[in-house]
Amino acid sequence: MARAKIALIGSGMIGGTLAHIAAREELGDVVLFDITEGVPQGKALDIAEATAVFGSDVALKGANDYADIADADVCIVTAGVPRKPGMSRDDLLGINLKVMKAVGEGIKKYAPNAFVICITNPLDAMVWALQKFSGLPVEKVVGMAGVLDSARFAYFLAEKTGISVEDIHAWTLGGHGDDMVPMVRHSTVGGLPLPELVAQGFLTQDELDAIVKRTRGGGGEIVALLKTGSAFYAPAESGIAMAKSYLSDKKRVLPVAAFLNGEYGLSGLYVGVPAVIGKDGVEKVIEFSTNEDEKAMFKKSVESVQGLIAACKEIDPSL
Ligand code: TXD
Repeated sequence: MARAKIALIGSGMIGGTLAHIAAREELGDVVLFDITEGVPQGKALDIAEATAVFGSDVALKGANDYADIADADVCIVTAGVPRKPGMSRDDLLGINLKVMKAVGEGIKKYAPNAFVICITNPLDAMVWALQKFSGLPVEKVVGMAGVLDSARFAYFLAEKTGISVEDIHAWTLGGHGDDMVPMVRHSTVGGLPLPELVAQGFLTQDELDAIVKRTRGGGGEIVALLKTGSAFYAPAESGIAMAKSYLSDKKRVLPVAAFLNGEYGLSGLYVGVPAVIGKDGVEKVIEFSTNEDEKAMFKKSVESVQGLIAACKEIDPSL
């Protein structure tokens, strides 16, 4: 059987890390695409040389032409610019919206059958715009944020309780912003829901509250430390987990930004929810039960996403 082809649109920090992991895990042949000349070619060659050390027989190629992504099975999109000092949220939105237009048109022309994972910020609005610009079916275009946010939540719980990350299942819902919704009642450590864990004395309510707060600010915590960029190792691992579930039809339930068709009482937008990822892309959205508090937090988070979408429509009325 032919090897899978993985196109990475954007060859910056996350794009380069994605290429490294994909090559090490022999997930498929990798094309690194970027508008900057030299960078995708240099990263592709560097990793290709490393394959002789870790013994992986995949091909890597750097590209500045969309024709090179032809017939990709998976496209992971990190193209865009980060927010710089003095730039408003709308400035960033305007710039990255133009990037999504170019990327969407490239995918539509050369890789219309791909499973597309968008990572570019502001995530929930960019994945929505990318689906529109590409015209691909909604179930084949998803956003990555929840896997990362939930991984942070799980890691902080593991660190505090001393229990293996493997036995922790943490969930965050809603948009990828400070008002995301860590689902305390649905997250478990060794099968115990977090409130039960507090009742049994594994951690205090104050400690749990602090972990929820730290999860919400997880991206900012890394930015404050790195100073010149944002997180890339954990975001890349998260994108890979989604790509693997699609490529091997694993049907994992992962928190992803999925297009909603009535689930959670919402339609026509992308928002973070648990979903089954298999060979058809997003095969099913899982609906968690929500209490009044969770409903209110989810509503607030969705309103932020709706605000971003309204801003996109104002910038580009064709949307
Ligand atoms: O959970 C999440 N979704 C996120 C999102 C977690 C962390 C970071 N998140 C966002 O991912 C971040 O805010 C950025 O919007 C993306 C990519 O982050 P990365 O750290 O990889 O950014 P870089 O290193 O700046 O890389 C972006 C690359 C860079 O090489 C540019 O030259 C390229 O994008 N770029 C383009 N490539 C193709 N086409 C166009 N038009 C283009 N414009 C810029």
